[in-house]
Amino acid sequence: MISPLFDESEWADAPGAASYTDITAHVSRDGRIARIAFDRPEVRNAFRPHTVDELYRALDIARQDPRIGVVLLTGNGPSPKDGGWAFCSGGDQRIRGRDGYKYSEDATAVHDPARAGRLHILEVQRLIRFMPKPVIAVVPGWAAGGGHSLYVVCDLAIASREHARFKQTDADVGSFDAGYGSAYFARQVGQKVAREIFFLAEEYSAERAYEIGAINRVVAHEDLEREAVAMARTILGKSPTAIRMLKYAFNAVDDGLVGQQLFAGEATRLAYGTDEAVEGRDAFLEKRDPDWSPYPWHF
Ligand code: S0N
Repeated sequence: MISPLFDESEWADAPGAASYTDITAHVSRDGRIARIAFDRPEVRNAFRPHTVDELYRALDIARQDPRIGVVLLTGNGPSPKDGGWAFCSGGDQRIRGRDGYKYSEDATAVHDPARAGRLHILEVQRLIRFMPKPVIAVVPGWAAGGGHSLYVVCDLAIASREHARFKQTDADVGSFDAGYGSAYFARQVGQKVAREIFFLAEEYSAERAYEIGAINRVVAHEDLEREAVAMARTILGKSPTAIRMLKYAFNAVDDGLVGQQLFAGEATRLAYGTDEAVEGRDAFLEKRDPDWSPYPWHF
């Protein structure tokens, strides 16, 4: 069983799903929502490089599917060992070497230099951040370390009242997400609260996460995925262009020139749809001067 929260009648396998070992990937039966889940509940859904490879692939497939408007990122559970729930507990500490996380289970193994020092969960963070559709973190249990950073980078977050727990353990294990995980988190909850969460690494509850503005909703555990799907369906009722432009607008202020580039790319796409831009293209192809006279200098 994937998870008692997973409603089989809602989902079909996503493309490539059968090849995954560390995650599961589904698409809603109407093809409009993706559900991607960590599937290593016995280690609180910690990720190893292979997990990150699969996660990136599944997210990128969802990004490129024009029918999908919303992605749910979650963790399957509970753990068969002790019944514990997790969203994700970050990098798998058992395979962390001196130069990053290893593909081998043996932390001392000599490995392919081209694949050494893998810290590519940051590539996943950027994919979530930059994809032009909302990603919702659906948090059924622990969000710790790099898993904490992942819920931070998602556009929205919904958590289980009974089982969701949050803890930024980076400083406990000599790790530090010095990008979105910390600096963007401080934008969300304020500097003092963010520093406390990182410097003290104390556990906090879903209610506390809601109070500080780090998550959007706290719901009964058994309703978690149903509520997440309902949120997704509300978003799917909106204009795709408006949602895309809004996501990039929210991002732009913190993303520097990359943020501006993404917003500008969408603006250009919109401009290409105007008669004015069509006139520019046609004039070039017809080797004549463009006639801009129908297009006023708006004020
Ligand atoms: C999540 C915690 C708080 C849960 O505690 P609880 O409920 O008491 O369960 P445990 O008994 O501790 O755990 C159950 C079993 O799961 C194993 N386990 C849990 N987490 C991990 C993990 N991260 N790696 C490997 N195994 C894990 C336990 O060992 C236990 O196994 P058994 O039953 O065999 O004893 C608690 O588990 C906890 O604190 N976990 C560790 C959290 C943590 O410190 N994570 C790493 C933090 N750092 C990162 O994630 C860095 C990675 C990252 O995102 C990053 C950042 C910047 C740049 C690059 C990267 C990158 O890595 O790519």
